[in-house]
Amino acid sequence: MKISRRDFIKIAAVAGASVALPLSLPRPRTVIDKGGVKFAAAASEPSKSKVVVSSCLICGQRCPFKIYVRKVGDEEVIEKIVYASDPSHDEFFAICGRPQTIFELRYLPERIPRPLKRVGPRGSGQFVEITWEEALDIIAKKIKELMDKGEVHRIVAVSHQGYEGSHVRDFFKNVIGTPNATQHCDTCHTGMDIGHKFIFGSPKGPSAFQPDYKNAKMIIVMGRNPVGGIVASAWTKMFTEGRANKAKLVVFDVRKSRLTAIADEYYIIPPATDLAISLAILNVILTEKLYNKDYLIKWTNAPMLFYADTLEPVKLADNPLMEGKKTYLVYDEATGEFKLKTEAKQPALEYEGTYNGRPVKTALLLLKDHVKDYTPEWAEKITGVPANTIRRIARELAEAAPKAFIDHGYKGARYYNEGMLKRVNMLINVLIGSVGSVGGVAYPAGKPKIKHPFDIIGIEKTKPTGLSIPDYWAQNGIENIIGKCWSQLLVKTIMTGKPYPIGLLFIHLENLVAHTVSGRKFLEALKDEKRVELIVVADTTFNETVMYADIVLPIPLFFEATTWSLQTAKKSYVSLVTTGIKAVDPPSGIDARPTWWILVELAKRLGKLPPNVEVDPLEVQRKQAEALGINFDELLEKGYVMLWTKPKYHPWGGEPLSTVTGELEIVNVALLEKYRGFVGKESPLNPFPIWIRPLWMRKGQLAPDEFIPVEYQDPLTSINMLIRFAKLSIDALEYKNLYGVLIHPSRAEKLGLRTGDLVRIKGAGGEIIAKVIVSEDVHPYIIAAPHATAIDEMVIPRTARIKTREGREITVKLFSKGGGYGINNNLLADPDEAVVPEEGYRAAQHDFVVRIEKITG
Ligand SMILES: Nc1nc2c(c(=O)[nH]1)N[C@H]1C(S)=C(S)[C@@H](COP(=O)(O)OP(=O)(O)OC[C@H]3O[C@@H](n4cnc5c(=O)[nH]c(N)nc54)[C@H](O)[C@@H]3O)O[C@H]1N2
Ligand SMILES: Nc1nc2c(c(=O)[nH]1)N[C@H]1C(S)=C(S)[C@@H](COP(=O)(O)OP(=O)(O)OC[C@H]3O[C@@H](n4cnc5c(=O)[nH]c(N)nc54)[C@H](O)[C@@H]3O)O[C@H]1N2
Ligand code: SF4
Ligand SMILES: [Mo]
Repeated sequence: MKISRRDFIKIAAVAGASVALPLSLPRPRTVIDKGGVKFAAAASEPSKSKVVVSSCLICGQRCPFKIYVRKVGDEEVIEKIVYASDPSHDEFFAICGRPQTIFELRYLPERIPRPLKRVGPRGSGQFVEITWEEALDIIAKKIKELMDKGEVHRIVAVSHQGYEGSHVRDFFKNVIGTPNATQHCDTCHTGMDIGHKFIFGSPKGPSAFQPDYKNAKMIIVMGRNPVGGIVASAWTKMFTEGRANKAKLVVFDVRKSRLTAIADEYYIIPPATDLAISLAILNVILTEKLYNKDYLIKWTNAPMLFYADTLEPVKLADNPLMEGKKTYLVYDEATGEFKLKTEAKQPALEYEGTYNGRPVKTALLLLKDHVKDYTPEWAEKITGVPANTIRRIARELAEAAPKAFIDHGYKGARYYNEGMLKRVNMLINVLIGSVGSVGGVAYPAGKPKIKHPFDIIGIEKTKPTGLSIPDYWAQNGIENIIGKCWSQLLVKTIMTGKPYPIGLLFIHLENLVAHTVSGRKFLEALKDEKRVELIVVADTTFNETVMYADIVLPIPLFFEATTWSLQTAKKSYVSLVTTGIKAVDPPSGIDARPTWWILVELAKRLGKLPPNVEVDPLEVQRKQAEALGINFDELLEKGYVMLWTKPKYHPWGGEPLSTVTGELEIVNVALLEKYRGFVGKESPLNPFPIWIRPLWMRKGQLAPDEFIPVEYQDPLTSINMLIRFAKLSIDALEYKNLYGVLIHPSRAEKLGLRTGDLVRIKGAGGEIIAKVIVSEDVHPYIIAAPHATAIDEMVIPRTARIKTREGREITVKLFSKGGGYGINNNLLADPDEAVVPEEGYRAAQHDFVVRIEKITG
């Protein structure tokens, strides 16, 4: 059914004039039902259709899309989901295949029907249905109890996904007052963040950069797959455009993928040996002087002089050109004198001499010294990639620069040496002058600041108090913790009871058990009510974590409720404001409530919001739009408003960096000072690049039944999340012969394995049963599978049993649509081993060895 523009305007006007709904309990199942929704009824038709313009949230990018809904009797049926095309953003957006699972997501058998309370032992999967009133009262009572005892810090919130994931953390920190709220970045990109800190002065994650694929001449990709683990359609579009513009693509991976299929060159290497390739490229660039001299002098501290014996900067002085930043001594080639950089005409890059009777060297020479042994011949021995190939690639990269780069990647939580890898790759980009350049690694445009809903509705705030979990661990030997990224430290806290047992663990749309390196030790600890007194999990579907909950809160899927906050597109250089509008109700029988509503109800019970306050989510959005100077009606009509569309081309991203010098530092002044003791050590804290062996390599040679387990993102699966339960995802994987674990024929033969055999995969932390697929596509050292496609059946029950309020028994089975024979490394690894204490205790999800054993009979 087509809707004319006139119809549309009429309907939108009605939506805009809607009245606020009271929000006290009891309430009908449909919590919000208005706004941005366009109904159109043709007299001749018995059913009604509507088109909802909204944005997709599955992977967080918020791509503009339209959902067509038809009402047949009382049932709302989603007819189709299409990209919301518009000439103003078509250049940047599209939608990928994943929203096509939406039809099915609504009806997943794994959906949580109502609020639940655990009845059996924790972790046994036995629940009874309770009312929302009862559930919220139990949670509010626990919070009050901890507040009254002065133990508010024993409340921990974990949240990420969903429109309101960050509001949950804000609520627990700034309304309840616990210092403990975290999310999943330490299992995603923290290794990268810390690696970049050594160059930029502060942690920089994947979204801090926008590779200018479109204008690039050469792109090297290591451990990233923009056409498989599509971070966002916007990125893929630019990437494809770059390829169409004939950018040369060189890929390093541990398996063949869709990306290797379109690459000009690809190399399948042993896991976590990329660092050897990168160190060799750095070595060639430095020894052959292929770096960009002008760029290094202007934007980096490459000419900075250090005493060669103590590695201290020769001199630091206040920089008159940059407030709060230091300038430093250089050797001025124009005059043959030592001068401050701000006064020198031609700072020398490769100067070595004496100053004050002591030997001095430039930062660039120090760097060169430290990588002098990492020749391409050395890297060939580790990776199998021929030395002259590595040398040629390094030269080609420098030749194409600055329109050339090593992609900064996305994930940085797979291997122990990943922080160093990301650091070395970015150092190479700096040396060839590609950071901030056209065709290089540019910066995104920026993000609008959206007014917080708490401030709009007037929730009372407080200041967090008490010793936080990350502060405790920082005092106890863990380096570089990022304030909101310590889910692995939470695992450690639960296992050790330090610094205190947890009173309330509130988990919102994070699958803590599946996404952290957890293993059996953690699962046992989670069962102990003395270590965690109350576990509340809010999610859409049953998953590994829900099985451990004491209270379960069903949340609507993102297209089943209107959010109370404007949204911003996250992962591209395009700055886009979008909204999230309800398309359909949850199916009958599913009593899900939006997150914002839960927060409002808790705030009222805790005296943080007067009981008579009514919240209309669309009105909150409207006020946010007003504060931003955005026309809200236009936003509702189109589903988005575009703010900026150009990346930032500037080596520093526009402003001086937070390094001591304000410049890109190829030798980090502050971290050299802090980690001087690590010079020469095989450590992520070494201030200079160094070869760090992955953990798996330290065990010696792999036995015939030993492998490194590798997980990857397939276009139609997603991390741990609900769409792995969809039949469409499972079918797609089956069709591509990928639903199981891939093993190289040379290894399979020795173990007598054939495609279709079941094997037991044993790790230090647990066991999984998987289906074998024999394939040439993987490196012989690894087994590979899409992530989170299996559970440890020995420990986690696959079936939940629920007693309904009417006294019926229902069972909910995970992977009820089939499958479940892949891997989830986290359930195989040991949470004390597959982590990196030097990088905030972040995960090293793939960096361990498993044994496989054929299941016979
Ligand atoms: N379809 C889909 N897309 C997603 C997600 C999803 O769940 N599903 N999740 C999103 C999220 S949260 C993230 S963080 C990103 C992740 O995005 P990516 O980092 O691109 O995703 P992956 O598929 O995990 O890894 C990319 C490639 O690294 C390879 N690899 C593994 N180990 C090594 C190694 O040692 N060396 C080299 N050179 N390669 C290696 C894998 O085989 C894989 O092909 O994806 C996002 N997009
Ligand atoms: N072994 C191993 N561990 C990993 C990874 C890996 O590849 N291997 N990947 C790591 C990475 S990169 C990340 S980012 C974390 C992610 O870790 P999580 O954030 O825990 O994973 P998700 O599955 O995305 O989201 C958690 C929950 O959100 C719910 N949810 C509801 N609606 C939505 C929605 O619209 N979108 C999404 N995404 N979730 C929704 C899902 O039901 C799911 O249970 O896991 C990390 N852990
Ligand atoms: S890229 Fe992500 S947000 Fe965009 S359509 Fe695909 S799953 Fe949805
Ligand atoms: Mo991620």
